Amino acid sequence: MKTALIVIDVQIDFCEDGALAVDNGDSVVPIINEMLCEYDIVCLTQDWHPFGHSSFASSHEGRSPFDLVEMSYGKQVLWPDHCVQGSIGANFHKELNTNLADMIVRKGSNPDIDSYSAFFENDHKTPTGLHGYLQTRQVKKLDLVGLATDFCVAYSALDAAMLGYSVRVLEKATRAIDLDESLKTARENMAAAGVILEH
Ligand code: VGL
Ligand code: ZN
Repeated sequence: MKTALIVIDVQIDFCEDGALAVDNGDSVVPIINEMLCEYDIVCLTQDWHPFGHSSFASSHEGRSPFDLVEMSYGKQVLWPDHCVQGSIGANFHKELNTNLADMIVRKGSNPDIDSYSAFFENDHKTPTGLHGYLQTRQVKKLDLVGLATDFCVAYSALDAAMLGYSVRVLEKATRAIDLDESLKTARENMAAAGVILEH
């Protein structure tokens, strides 16, 4: 039975001076680098949107970043343009050690659906392929770290728990966006789903 470290979206756009900078996002990098060699399997995710993605406020006339809109698959926060495929901001943080990654999952490429979770798009149906990979590699336990705690980390943790993994979120290596108490809500939802929040 193997344990995997899932490193969520440690990309330039979520770090200092990035397009969607998470407070102190950079500070997770050395902590994650120290952890990498402790795991059987390491997977990295990369938010990877086409230009003009439907999660960008700039794609919705009259809307601003951080507005909430209704999409066919439910509520969606509109974001500043970020992690555009091939842009500098979509690269991993330059100090993140990517050499030990077994698998890199790119998500958010569907122009019409956002994908916070490493497992499914925000329709909660379309798989990214990560679950299949982890099953093939006999992984049963997951530790999640990265950015942002209350969006991509939380959605990934909830899906992982639903898929039957034993899941921990290691909060010393996550940082939050925290819009309208989204961090508090995410923590409550994760705890209710059986995710262990560890500091
Ligand atoms: C994320 C908002 C939009 C994240 C990605 O990585 O948490 N948040 N895209
Ligand atoms: Zn995104």
